[in-house]
Amino acid sequence: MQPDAEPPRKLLNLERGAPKEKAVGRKAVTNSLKHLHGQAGTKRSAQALYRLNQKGGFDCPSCAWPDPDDERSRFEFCENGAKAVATETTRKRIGAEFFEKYSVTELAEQSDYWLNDVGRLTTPMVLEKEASHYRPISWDDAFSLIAEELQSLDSPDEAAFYTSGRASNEAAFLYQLFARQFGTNNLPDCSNMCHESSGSALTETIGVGKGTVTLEDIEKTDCLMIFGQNPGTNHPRMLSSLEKTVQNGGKIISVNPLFETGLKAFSHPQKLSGILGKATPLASQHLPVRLNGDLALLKGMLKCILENEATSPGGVIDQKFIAEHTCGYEAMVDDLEKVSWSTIVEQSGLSEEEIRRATRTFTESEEAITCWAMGLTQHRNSVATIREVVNLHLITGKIGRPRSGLCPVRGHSNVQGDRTMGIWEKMPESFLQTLENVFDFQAPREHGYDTVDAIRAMHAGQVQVFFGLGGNFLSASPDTHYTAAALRKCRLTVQVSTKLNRGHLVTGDRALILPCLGRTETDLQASGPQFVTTENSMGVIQSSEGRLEPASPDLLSEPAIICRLARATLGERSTTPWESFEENYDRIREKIEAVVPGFEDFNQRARRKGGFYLPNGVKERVFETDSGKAEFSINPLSPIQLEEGQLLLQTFRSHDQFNTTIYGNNDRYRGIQNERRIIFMNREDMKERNLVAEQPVNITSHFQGVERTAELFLVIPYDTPKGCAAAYYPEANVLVPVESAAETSQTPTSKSIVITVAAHR
Ligand SMILES: Nc1nc2c(c(=O)[nH]1)N[C@H]1C(S)=C(S)[C@@H](COP(=O)(O)OP(=O)(O)OC[C@H]3O[C@@H](n4cnc5c(=O)[nH]c(N)nc54)[C@H](O)[C@@H]3O)O[C@H]1N2
Ligand SMILES: Nc1nc2c(c(=O)[nH]1)N[C@H]1C(S)=C(S)[C@@H](COP(=O)(O)OP(=O)(O)OC[C@H]3O[C@@H](n4cnc5c(=O)[nH]c(N)nc54)[C@H](O)[C@@H]3O)O[C@H]1N2
Ligand SMILES: [Mo]
Repeated sequence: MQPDAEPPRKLLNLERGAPKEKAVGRKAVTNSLKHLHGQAGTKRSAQALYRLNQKGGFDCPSCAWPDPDDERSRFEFCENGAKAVATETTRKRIGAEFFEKYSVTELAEQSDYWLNDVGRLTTPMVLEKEASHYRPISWDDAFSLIAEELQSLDSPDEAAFYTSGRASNEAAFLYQLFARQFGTNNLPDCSNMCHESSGSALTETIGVGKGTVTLEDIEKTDCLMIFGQNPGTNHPRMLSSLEKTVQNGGKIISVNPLFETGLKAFSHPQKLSGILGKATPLASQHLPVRLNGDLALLKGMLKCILENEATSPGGVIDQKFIAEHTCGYEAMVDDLEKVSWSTIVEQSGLSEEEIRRATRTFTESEEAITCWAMGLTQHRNSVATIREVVNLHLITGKIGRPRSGLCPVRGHSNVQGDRTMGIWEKMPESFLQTLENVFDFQAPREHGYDTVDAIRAMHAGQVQVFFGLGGNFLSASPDTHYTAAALRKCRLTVQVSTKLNRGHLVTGDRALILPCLGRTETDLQASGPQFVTTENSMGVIQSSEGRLEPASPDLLSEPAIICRLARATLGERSTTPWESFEENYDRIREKIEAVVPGFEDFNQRARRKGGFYLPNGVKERVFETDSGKAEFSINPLSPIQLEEGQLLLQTFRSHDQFNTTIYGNNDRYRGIQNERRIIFMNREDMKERNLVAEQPVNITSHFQGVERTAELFLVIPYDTPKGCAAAYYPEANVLVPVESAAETSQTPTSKSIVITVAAHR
């Protein structure tokens, strides 16, 4: 029997309360400490927390929200950062005996929570062809095995090298260098499933695929629009910034099908007011947009702006900025005239009045920032929607000056840095040329596979070796069973990991688990203890150095693993001093400085407390697009047509998970305890289907005539627009069709899946 690729279809024991009206407060602090002490023990957890996000400490392995540039509190962490640290610093260990005890099939019967909870991986393991159990293997044998498989491929393009966004800059730089010296650009990464749509839209329109603001800008702006993001859960440290924005007089507008608790009000856990239970109201307006209705809303806002200009010229449109710095304005305006208010209202699910009110707040503010996350990026027309966000900021000139601009809020703590280091299947020619010159080799030019293409290529037998630097490719990817079949067709699958996950159980003919150091741990190499660097969501490069004793003496650091892999695989073919890189990471940073713009005096500046900002021309209104100007764009509405009985489903995160790592089975802010197999539905939609609260249902997705079913979910009535439902990722990933991906960015459409719901029998 093959190990199941899906989490077990079993219900827990749901307890349900009302969604919470304010975020954080004392409960969050007690929760985080309880979690951490429980896993790591009091001493180890105190040691870890003391250095979390401090200057000269280690970078939180959770999200990419930045740290303050100036003074930092002793507690620069949040409940969910504490959970991420607890999960890594746990005292529990799994070694050879564990894998002897459980077969792979038995492990696959366990929940994702259980798999993560068993503890840290301690020693390299191999799963031989047809074997039922993993067994230990030495590091040398593991590297020889991988090298042999890689060398036996007909073409280097038969290998794919995946990266999850926790890899440090140093590890990422070496990894892409190795892949390219091996001869392929097949560097799919988690970003393909995450902010790829933001990167595509921003690069096209403003010339840089990153955000343009700082933390201070956020805290001091007059208007902050937050689209498709749940900061209370996924970027909890953002809440203290949002509180400052409000206290400084700024207004927050929430655009989301759900009014998430973290956008309602915040009770600061480290301030007296918060401890006393007082909360600062956050969003002054909430726009309950329909799933994927944002483009229509943005068109409505732009229409209001044009109307306003007609009645009082020079009022809100920044003609000077438009003339000096942009192109394509007239065409954009002409196109907008074709869109009617009735279409806007119908597609956005919002009233004209609500849209007008939000527009007034935005335009009457001197400065404004728009933040967004997965609610905008994971739809078929995501790139179009984000380009429309850019239009809104260009027409009002609210970009490239203090307190105004664009802020795609990144997910993984170093996902942005990994891209800067060259983890991308289509790095530009300038990067490849410099890389070749610095390392004296010929880099491949043909674009590689992104995540979706890699899955397809494995499925078609065109990729034989899959290597994952972190992450959980199986469970994070769309179409779980299709992806499982793809992985099973490989000759070898390799995962560099800290914790066990389902991806280790659905494998190629042979599989390896290579256990690595986590961020909290001392990384001791021949020249002494090493630090690494990361880049946060706002382009700040900072050092990160762990000080805890490693979970096992047998762990290697990610850079060491890549250096040894490169030596074993490339041998004489590579003139790169891999061994010396492993000994001393300063030597890696010297090379990063030579290849990547913006890293001058890297070793020196990396040691500076608080790090340094990478240059970003947009902040000075320099737009490095083809035209040399910021580009307005035309983004036609193309709504998803639902048939009778169908709903649109988004898949999102609970409060107790980090992507596929499940810390617990609660979703406190949404009032859910002890269950993950949940579908949140509008009450009328339930009534129409004769469904009652907590009724078990099956969900079926419909795409190009193909149906996929996820079984046994409990219906929860919830305040979500009619026609829009929500379920947790990764349980619902079986429903996401691999072919259903965003135009241009090819991000899986995890936030707009066409479904029907029927009673479970
Ligand atoms: N604790 C914790 N922190 C994390 C993560 C985690 O799993 N746990 N993951 C990290 C990663 S990799 C990422 S990318 C980020 C993710 O951070 P988020 O983007 O906040 O993650 P999601 O849970 O997917 O939430 C999506 C939000 O968008 C809304 N939404 C869905 N569809 C639409 C839409 O069509 N329009 C609008 N306007 N809103 C919509 C949903 O209701 C929800 O509030 O968080 C990072 N930080
Ligand atoms: N349906 C649906 N699917 C989605 C999404 C969604 O919203 N809905 N979101 C997408 C997004 S935004 C993202 S970013 C992807 C995430 O995709 P991934 O990044 O691939 O997944 P994670 O769950 O973050 O990876 C967790 C694993 O990373 C390993 N790990 C943890 N720390 C380290 C470390 O320091 N080093 C190494 N080598 N390994 C480590 C552990 O073994 C852990 O099990 O999922 C995507 N998939
Ligand atoms: Mo992400």
